[in-house]
Amino acid sequence: MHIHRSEKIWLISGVVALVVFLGIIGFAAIADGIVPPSHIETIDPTKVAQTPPFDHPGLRRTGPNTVEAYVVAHIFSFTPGLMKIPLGTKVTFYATSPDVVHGFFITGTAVNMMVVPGWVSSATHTFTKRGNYLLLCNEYCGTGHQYMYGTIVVR
Ligand SMILES: [Cu+2]
Repeated sequence: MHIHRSEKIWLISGVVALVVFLGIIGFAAIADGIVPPSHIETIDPTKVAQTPPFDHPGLRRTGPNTVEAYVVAHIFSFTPGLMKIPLGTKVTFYATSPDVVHGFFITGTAVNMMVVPGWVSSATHTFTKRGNYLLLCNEYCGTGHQYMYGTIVVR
């Protein structure tokens, strides 16, 4: 089988690019210790409703401009479904799931986590613009997935 010289060059550059990118990802993940911003803390998914602080999901003020938000993502809603946050507040979200994998995406922010049963995912965001932010599940979690949302009101 004859392969044209240009095709060989194109194939080789594709393989080289793939190897370089995988090498960079591997180096960052293993040697540099870079991990996604979640999956650090574990929780028994069958006991989420009894495990503090997820037994009482909601907002906890930790300082004059800091809040921790404990959110349970379950089929097919978030608890709490409505969070009211003062403008300029730095919020650290902690989310977990007692059932299946969910997403935790806040529109207009960089907060985008996977919520995996057995793990506590976390992300921090400072809300500097007033408005209603949509909290969406962006991992397909079942037949009611499209109804799974929450609202964050920043005033
Ligand atoms: Cu979902």
